[in-house]
Amino acid sequence: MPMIRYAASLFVSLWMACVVLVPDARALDMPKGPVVLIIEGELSHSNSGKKAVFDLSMLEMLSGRKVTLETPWTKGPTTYSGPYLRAVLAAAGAKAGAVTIRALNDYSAVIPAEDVANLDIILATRTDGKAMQVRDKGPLMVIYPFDKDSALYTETYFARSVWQIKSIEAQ
Ligand SMILES: Nc1nc2c(c(=O)[nH]1)N[C@H]1C(S)=C(S)[C@@H](COP(=O)(O)O)O[C@H]1N2
Ligand SMILES: [Mo]
Repeated sequence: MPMIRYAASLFVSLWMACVVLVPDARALDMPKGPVVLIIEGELSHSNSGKKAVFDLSMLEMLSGRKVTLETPWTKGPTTYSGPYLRAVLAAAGAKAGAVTIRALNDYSAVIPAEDVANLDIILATRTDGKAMQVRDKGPLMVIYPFDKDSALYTETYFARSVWQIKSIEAQ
């Protein structure tokens, strides 16, 4: 029956237009693997109640960088890769602002808004190409761009270099 088929295809087209055009408050994939990061705060892209949760592959799809540098925690140059902190926050729809990064051991540090906006901080998911185990400061670690600005190589930024990250609170 052509009329019904026409109506059905019109309906499907309109529905698809809605899916594409209407901003989805939950426009964030669901994790398929183990959750390695929880973001809390005022978010516009949540996928777990009001929170945004990520597995490794969700994080590694975001824009980021791979950098080889020296840190106080490693012997010799080490390669770190992972998404930019600002890309992770954007994926969760967090507002621009400072963030509190919390570790599995309940250590926490505040990363000021200007660091998030101006510095190429990554949440490293890999060291020397390998996913980071908790015993190797994993699953995620904040890496400041010490390679781009040696003035960052100070205690102030070391203290913000949280490893064994569990969650981020966006302010
Ligand atoms: N998870 C976690 N990250 C952390 C810390 C910590 O205790 N736990 N200490 C911070 C501080 S205060 C500094 S100076 C650097 C270096 O710590 P270290 O001297 O113990 O290696 O790591 C930072 N990141
Ligand atoms: Mo420290």
